[in-house]
Amino acid sequence: MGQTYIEQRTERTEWFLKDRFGMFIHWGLYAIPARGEWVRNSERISNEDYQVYFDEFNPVRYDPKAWAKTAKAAGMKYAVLTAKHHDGFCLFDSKLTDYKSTNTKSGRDLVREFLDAFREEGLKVGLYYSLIDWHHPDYPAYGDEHHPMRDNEAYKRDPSTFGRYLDYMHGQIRELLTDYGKLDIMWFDFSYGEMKGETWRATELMETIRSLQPHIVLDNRLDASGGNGGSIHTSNPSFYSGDFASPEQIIPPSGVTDNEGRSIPWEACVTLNNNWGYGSTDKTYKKAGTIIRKLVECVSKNGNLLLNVGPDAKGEIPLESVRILEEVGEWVLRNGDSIYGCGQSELPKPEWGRYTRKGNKLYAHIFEESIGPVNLAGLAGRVKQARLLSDGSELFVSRPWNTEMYPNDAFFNFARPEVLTYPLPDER
Ligand code: FUL
Repeated sequence: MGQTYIEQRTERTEWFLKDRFGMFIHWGLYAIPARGEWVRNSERISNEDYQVYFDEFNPVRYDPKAWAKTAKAAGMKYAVLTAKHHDGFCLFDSKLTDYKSTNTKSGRDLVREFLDAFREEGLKVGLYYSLIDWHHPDYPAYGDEHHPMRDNEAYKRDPSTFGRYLDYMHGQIRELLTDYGKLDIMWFDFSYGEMKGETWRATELMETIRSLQPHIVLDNRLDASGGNGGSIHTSNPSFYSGDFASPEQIIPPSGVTDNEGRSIPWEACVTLNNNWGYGSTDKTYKKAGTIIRKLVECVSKNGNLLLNVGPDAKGEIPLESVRILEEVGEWVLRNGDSIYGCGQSELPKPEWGRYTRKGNKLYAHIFEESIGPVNLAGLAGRVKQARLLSDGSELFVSRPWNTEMYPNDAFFNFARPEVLTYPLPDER
């Protein structure tokens, strides 16, 4: 008997659930106007005006090996690059279009170089591919009154034209899955209104994908939008539901579960400032501490964090982003055992931070300085030994002074925000 969908998904996502932390890279022509990746749409830029960026594009400082080193040093285990975003510009040498990086001044296949460099650093690699295409002539009329983001039914008025777009899109995905070696993730973006599932000829597409790269891990947006990317999985997912949910700019309050309350794979994608694509004036960068806590929060709810960088028009990851990632990396270097291979613990969220767990080890991430002993609610008699994760030093665990008041709790005297480990007696 063949495996069920859920069994296959479990097998495909095994590495993904262990790795927990990845880099998202939004890069394309929009790095030149530097007002985010939606600029062509939000400012209604004409084809002629947008063409200027194509004519100019020449990222002379693109050094994917440096990007890969930055990702690795931050503790990231995989990376996903935009092979084509909504503006339709291809960062790879597609035979199906002239609108590609190899036809710009740079002449480079940016995707191939990315894949080579990241694989060389031992990172898993993925490609983002936009289902939406504001450049392709057969995609429902960008720029007219029936703008696809307003008119969800535009494609129905002219099915044969839209069919040509779908042939193009399917063809490009085939190219990516055939000519670029083994990919670990394919990240589609996105469905909206009626533009979802079979509108993209999703069953046919999935058959192609699974026959070419059966183990590739897929997001869920062939059938979902970004906003609700955290909630579409059901206990009986369809063939094209994907392998993981993709909540955007949000960490789901209690992780993501199917209809029967079982945890399913998910990955929150999050920007470092307020833009995915490069924003030259956007200095709203998050602090490294915030990112670390958000990473911990994801893992404590069985999720991954895909953290975005938006390289500039020259090909460099903004220095602000690099600095944040370096700081995150310093923390992960010492505390990565509490992230990789870890997931949710069965204990309720403690008031001072969060727990993550791996087997019989419980990791207590203390986020707040405390004024007294830290309460380990419900852990009385269950803690074999406690250690500070960053330096391995022993921590003293005691029973509370007032055992009548706290019959089930243990305490220890440790007030600094840090990660502590508690090897519990073998319970699993
Ligand atoms: C969204 C896109 O519209 C954004 O530009 C970005 O790529 C984000 C990850 O997904 O749906």
